Amino acid sequence: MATIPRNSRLSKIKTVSKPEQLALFGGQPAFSSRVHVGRPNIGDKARLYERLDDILERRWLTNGGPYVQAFETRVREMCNVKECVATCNGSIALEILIRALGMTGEVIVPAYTFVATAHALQWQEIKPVFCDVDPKTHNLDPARVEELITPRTTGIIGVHLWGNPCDVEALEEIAKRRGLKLMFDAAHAFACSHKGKMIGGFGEAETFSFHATKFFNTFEGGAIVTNDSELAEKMRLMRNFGFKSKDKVIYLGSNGKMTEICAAMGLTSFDAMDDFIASGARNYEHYSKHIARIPGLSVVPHDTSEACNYHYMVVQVDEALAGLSRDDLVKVLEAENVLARRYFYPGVHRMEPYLSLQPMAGLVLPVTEELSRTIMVLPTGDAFSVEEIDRLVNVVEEAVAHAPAVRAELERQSNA
Ligand code: T4K
Repeated sequence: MATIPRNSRLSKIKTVSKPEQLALFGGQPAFSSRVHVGRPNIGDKARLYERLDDILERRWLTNGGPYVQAFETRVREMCNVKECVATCNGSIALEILIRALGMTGEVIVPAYTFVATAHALQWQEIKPVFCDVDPKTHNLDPARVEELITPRTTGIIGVHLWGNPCDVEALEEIAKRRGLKLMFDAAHAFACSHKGKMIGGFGEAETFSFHATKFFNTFEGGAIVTNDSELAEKMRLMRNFGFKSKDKVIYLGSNGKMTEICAAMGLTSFDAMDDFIASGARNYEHYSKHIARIPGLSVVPHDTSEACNYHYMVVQVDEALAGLSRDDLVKVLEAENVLARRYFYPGVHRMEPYLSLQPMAGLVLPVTEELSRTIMVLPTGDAFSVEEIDRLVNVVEEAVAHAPAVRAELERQSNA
């Protein structure tokens, strides 16, 4: 069992057992400083400093240096794929792959995702066609995908949301039958598997994000992985302005390169990856066990028989049973210094420029609308202990037990 981290944020209050002890009513907050979702996992700092020192000594800071090459090899090996193209972030990875696949016109994407998935298309003047998701998996619903295909459709982008794999086989079948390109935004799914096969090897290619807030980070970073070596070669050129050789540019390209320092962080994250996953799994089990006793709250499950990174701790709130809405609970937690996140509120289709360009999109997205209203993401990661989870769950349990009083107080505060 984990011990409380050295810099514990637990305040000195005992268990909350009366509503007036909740910070919402003026009680002492459960946490003495802010607790974030997405607090970075940090590996062995000494090892990172050694690597940084080596990079500085070599005076080779970017442009495909030895650390990036070593990082790409590790990713390739882990995903069991032929090719890895490391990038400066997950957004550029998406943009490069979309362009390299020749997607144009319309591409089908879930509306329930981080906005970057749609932006990567719109940025290249490709229309994201928003598709609804399955209420259980939160991933593209293949039956809805089929309905949205038009003569302008050139591709499908599945997102393995929360690290839970899409219905890959159904999407592959549709893409093949309708002659569409299929790629996956696997930003959440590094080190996860589907039917025993690592995410990374599905569709034409898949992209990862290694942003600071991901369970495995390179500060900023991303990668495209594929078994198609010709596609990979094209993307390597696109990542580096289209340079085939010195003075010879053969493609429209950008600057999507990962730096040596980011790759050094990535190698350091690899060293600690098993520990990151173990603490995520421990927290997932602990949260799941204790949240189960709160009426109206349910944990969005991971398939623990597959490889899983346990990065996101996702909870759905049924207001009718809990007596409080997701937004009420987020406010209760904020008062306690816990910044739970409403990912992915309000749905990409309700963000600009999509709201203006496609104002009616929500009409065919009932599940997306429901999830954006009811899902909250809670803190986890190697710096969040089971004692802290107990404190957080205790606060939520008390709030739900005294839902009418909490509701009245929230109402009073919003009218004040
Ligand atoms: N596709 C999908 C499905 C994605 O989820 C993402 C990114 C992408 C594509 C694009 O990949 P990248 O281009 O980002 O590599 C965060 C991340 O910035 C974003 O990477 C991530 N998805 C998204 C789900 O979450 P925000 O707007 O929530 O970030 P922010 O600044 O509010 O940070 C989140 C929390 O983390 C905060 O509570 C503060 C905390 N934090 C953040 C940073 C940067 C820390 O404690 N330390 C830190 O260093 O988007």
